[in-house]
Amino acid sequence: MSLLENLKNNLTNRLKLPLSKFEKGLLIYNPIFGIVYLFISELYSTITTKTKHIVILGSKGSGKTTLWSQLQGKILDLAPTPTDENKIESFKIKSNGRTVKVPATKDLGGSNDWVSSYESIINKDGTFIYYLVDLKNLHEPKMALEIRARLQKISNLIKEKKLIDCGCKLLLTNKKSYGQNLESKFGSPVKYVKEKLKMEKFKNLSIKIDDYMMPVELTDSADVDKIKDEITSK
Ligand SMILES: Nc1nc2c(ncn2[C@@H]2O[C@H](COP(=O)(O)OP(=O)(O)OP(=O)(O)O)[C@@H](O)[C@H]2O)c(=O)[nH]1
Ligand SMILES: [Mg+2]
Repeated sequence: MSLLENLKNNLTNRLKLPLSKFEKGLLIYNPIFGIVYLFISELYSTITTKTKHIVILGSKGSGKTTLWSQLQGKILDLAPTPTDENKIESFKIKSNGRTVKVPATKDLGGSNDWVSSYESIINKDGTFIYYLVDLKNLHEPKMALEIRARLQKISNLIKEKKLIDCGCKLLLTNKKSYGQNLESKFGSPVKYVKEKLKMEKFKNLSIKIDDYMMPVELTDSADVDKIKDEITSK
């Protein structure tokens, strides 16, 4: 897409978003200057915005669709709605004055049927993968095995495709419920996940995982802001 087309799309999308107080004030008191200001700020952001390929994977019900909605600023559907394959249109994440563009991708369901589709979304250098681990059901039989197999698959894909600059982080979801019901028995979420996944036996992965774990409550905007901040600052 040419710079001009890109700029036109960005401006159209920008006008659909809420304006800041300053922008509203400018448009009311000096409409011409206000439009010129918006045009220049969008031109600047079109030229300087970095692109970040983000992939969100995890087991069934671990929060993938919830996280996509939160990153896109959509209204949350709190009722569990299992996904098959949803298209994620390209969108922007803004945090702490920084903006990144997330190119179009897919939100895949968490059942084993979709594991073979991982390769359709892990195919670009610089892809960052958030793998969601649901703290509520990690004790279920075979759950740890499933996660290990999928992390191995992700690592193999990156190796086979010779992708560079890729990263992976485990987001440990439902931290609130874990804190209320399981933490006293199993200890901190990070310690619990490391033990359950037998991280020390995970060798030869093409991605470094064990240092990168973050317990999150996906319905809490403060935790979502931390993720947005991380995406925009990488
Ligand atoms: N309180 C809380 N609820 C969560 C969290 N993560 C997910 N949920 C809830 O868990 C349910 C399932 O979340 P989804 O986002 O649909 O999970 P998913 O990974 O997309 O599920 P599939 O598409 O079936 O694989 C929803 O009701 C979410 O509101 C979390 O960190 N905290
Ligand atoms: Mg889903």
